[in-house]
Order: sequence, then C-alpha cells, then structure tokens
Amino acid sequence: MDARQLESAMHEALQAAEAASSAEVLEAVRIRYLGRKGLLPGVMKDLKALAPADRAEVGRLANTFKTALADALAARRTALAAPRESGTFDTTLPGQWPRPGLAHPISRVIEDAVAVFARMGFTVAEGPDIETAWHNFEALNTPAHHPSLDAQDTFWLDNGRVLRTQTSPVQVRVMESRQPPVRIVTPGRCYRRDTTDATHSANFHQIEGLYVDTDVSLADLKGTLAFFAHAMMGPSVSVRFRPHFFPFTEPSVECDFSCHVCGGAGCRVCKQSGWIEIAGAGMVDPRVFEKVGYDPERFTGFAFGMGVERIAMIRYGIPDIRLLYENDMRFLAQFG
Ligand code: 2NL
Repeated sequence: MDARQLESAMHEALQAAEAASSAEVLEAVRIRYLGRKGLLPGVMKDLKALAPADRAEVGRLANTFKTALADALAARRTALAAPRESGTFDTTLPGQWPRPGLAHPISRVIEDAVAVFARMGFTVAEGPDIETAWHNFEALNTPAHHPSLDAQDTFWLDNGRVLRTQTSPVQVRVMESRQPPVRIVTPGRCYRRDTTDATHSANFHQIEGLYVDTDVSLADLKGTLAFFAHAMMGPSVSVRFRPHFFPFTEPSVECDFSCHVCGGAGCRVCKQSGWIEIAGAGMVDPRVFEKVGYDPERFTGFAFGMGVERIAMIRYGIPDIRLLYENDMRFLAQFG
C-alpha cells in the first residue's frame, strides 16, 4: 500500500469513527483498522518490502493514522456515553411537578380558629395596625398611668398614635359603629416593644373575640372556649378557668387547656403542670360599654384574647418563635 492509498484509508477510517451510531459500530471500526488482523498492523508488517524512501514516508503516515484514529475513537466513545444533547426531547422522562404551596403555620392557626368560631356564629372584623390611643387604651378602661402605655412597652408614633398592642381596638371600633348583638373575632398583627427571644417577638398575632347581647353570661364564655379547645386540639382536651385581672374585663379569667401531649399527667411540654395557658378572658367591664355608647344596664358580654404564635407553637411543637419568621422552606414545608 502506497502513501496515497494509506492517506485515503485514513480519511475513511476517521469518518467512520465520527459517524459511528453505537458502541458496537465504533468497536467494528476499531477492529477493522487497529485489530490484530486489521489494516494498520498489516501495513506495518509490509513496510520491509518497500523501498527505503517509501518505507520512511509510509511508516510516518501509519503512525499519524494510528494516533488520529485512536483519538477519534475515544472522542466518539465519550460522545456516545454522554446524555442526549439538549434539543432532543425524551418523551419517556418523568415530568417535573411544581411543589404545591401551603399555608404558613400562623395563617393555618388563624384560618382554623376563625372556622371554629364561625360555627358558633362569629364573623371576622378587621381594623388598622396604626391606632389612636383612644381605641387602643382609653376606651378599654386602661388608665393613662398603666404600665402598658409606657414607651418601653408600646411603639408610639410622632403623631400621638400607636402601633396597636392588641386587636381589641378593632372591637372598640365595631361597638362604636353599631349596637348589639355583636359576635366577632378579630385576628391580626400586633406590636409590642419586646426584646426578641425564643417566646417573644415585637411583631406577633392575636385573635380576640367579643360577644355582646342581652343576658350573655360567664357560662357562655366557658362553653365557647371549651368548644374551641375541643375543635382545635382534639376532643380529649379539657379547659379550666382561674381568676385573673385585666383592666377591660370584670371578672377576668385565664383559660388553660389540659396538655394535649400527656393528657394532664405532666410532661416537658406543660412543664409538669398538666395545663397550658392559652387565653385571657372575662366579662366586658361596664365602663368599656359606657365609653363606646352601649347601655351597661341592658347589655352584658364576654371578650377573650389569645396569641396565635403561642397556639401554633403548642399545636405543632415549635420550640422557638423566631422559626416562624425566617421563611426557611426546610422548616415551613413540614406543615403541609
Ligand atoms: C390575653 C388577654 C384579653 C380581652 C382580651 C377585650 C376586648 C374588649 C373588651 C374587653 Cl373590646 N376585653 N379583650 C379581654 C380579656 C383578655 O386578652 O392574654 N391576650 C393574649
């Protein structure tokens, strides 16, 4: 075989390597040219028969052929093993499903609580986050010297207004705008100048409730919160009421739920007491009725308030309130 023939065989071989459609075809190309009985070993064996000048040229060309073909075979082998190029659409691949969205645990608790109170005839009322001192404090019988008015506890704005410290001002606004019967719950964001730690946040949420009519009693309050406890935490949870003080209710109570983890026997969650503090409540103080223009001789009512984050933490076993505000999907995705 002379140099010209060898050169054309090399082009053929390189083309065949580049066009090989499978690993098997590629291996057949290798065997045809580089195999023991292939073209190139044959050329090397026949070198001796050539004239010395031709021998040098054909030998050099045979070496170039060998290296070039080995490179082409390796490149094609890699390409055949690689995933399909983009642009080819593999209809057998599984689809990519978007992850379904889910409500934040704070929203979940608000939605569930509102649904429970709706079954007892309560509707939702909302109001502004920036409140007058009248709606946030004075109408609620909270005297000007009360510690909750202190600038250390409340965000006061330059214009004399406040970031509401509870959602009761929403209830004051409803009472100012219409006569009883009133049966409302007020979920919403509240603000206090608390230093952040595992159980405190300067921004937090509350749900308050208000029921005013003729002949509303403390028994109605107890029944309402007991129903809420069962619906929210399960039928085996019971409630207890202990005397307390709030400026806006008289008498005032604190409402505890029996521990849903140990059933009241005592555990880490309830700090061995068997009970968990959930809500503050009481009969609306007649002085509040006077301030909003309700006849305290004709109407009675109860009100209650509870922290949404606290209920979420108890319900889902969340150890630190800050986890609720970090928007970390590794945390939030657990509450589907
Ligand atoms: C608590 C205590 C409470 C109220 C809120 C209220 C509202 C009006 C009139 C009278 Cl308009 N009372 N709200 C009553 C008792 C307790 O909240 O510990 N909240 C987390």
